[in-house]
Amino acid sequence: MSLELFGHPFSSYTWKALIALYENDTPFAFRTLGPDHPGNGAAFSALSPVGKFPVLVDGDRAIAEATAIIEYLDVAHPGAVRLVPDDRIAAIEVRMLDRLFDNYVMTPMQTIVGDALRPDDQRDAYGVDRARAMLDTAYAWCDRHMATRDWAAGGAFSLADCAAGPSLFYADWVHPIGDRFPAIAAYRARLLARPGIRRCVDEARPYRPLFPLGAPDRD
Ligand SMILES: N[C@@H](CCC(=O)N[C@@H](CS)C(=O)NCC(=O)O)C(=O)O
Repeated sequence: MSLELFGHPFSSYTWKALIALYENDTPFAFRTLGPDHPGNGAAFSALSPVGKFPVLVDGDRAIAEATAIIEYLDVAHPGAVRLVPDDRIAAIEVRMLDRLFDNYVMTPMQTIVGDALRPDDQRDAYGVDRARAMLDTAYAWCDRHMATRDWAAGGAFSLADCAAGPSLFYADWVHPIGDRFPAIAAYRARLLARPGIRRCVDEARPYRPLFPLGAPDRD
């Protein structure tokens, strides 16, 4: 039974799962969500617990949450790039970094993007200020963390880097990393040079005009 991934090429969490699939050349069918694909939407609605994507389908099994999808791929469809180490202590570091990128980079980035999609009279300036403050805090931590390593955890590309790729890609668009955090800037460049992430960036390029804050003319 072939794998199917429901998601959208411009979605940060879809990227996270796609990166794992692309890094290992894992065969799968991409089921794009959007108004042009109503059949995919109907199938997705029946599978997704709360309407969030991506969702991976493997035969009778549907897996939601990008981290769980990557954990599943690493066990059920492993490739040359192991995404979660077998060593349980090393795996905890990978999972910790995955949570840090999702919770403190991806989430505030999504808050800022989500605010820009709201009607003018329902904007949340306080929430956006707090999201920017969280990004500053996370950037300061991440810069210290990345100053002494190439990949987020354990010396090899992992689940944590699948989270960091889309997090730092889009976070830099909404809250520029600039010159303040050279280790993050170098890490982001390393992530974008990774073939699986490069492919996500390129496949999302046609959707850039939809970015609510205006996509910068780079990357
Ligand atoms: N915790 C989820 C988050 C997924 C998520 O936020 N997906 C966004 C796209 S990047 C989504 O489904 N947005 C549509 C919506 O919220 O209605 C995961 O890790 O997969």
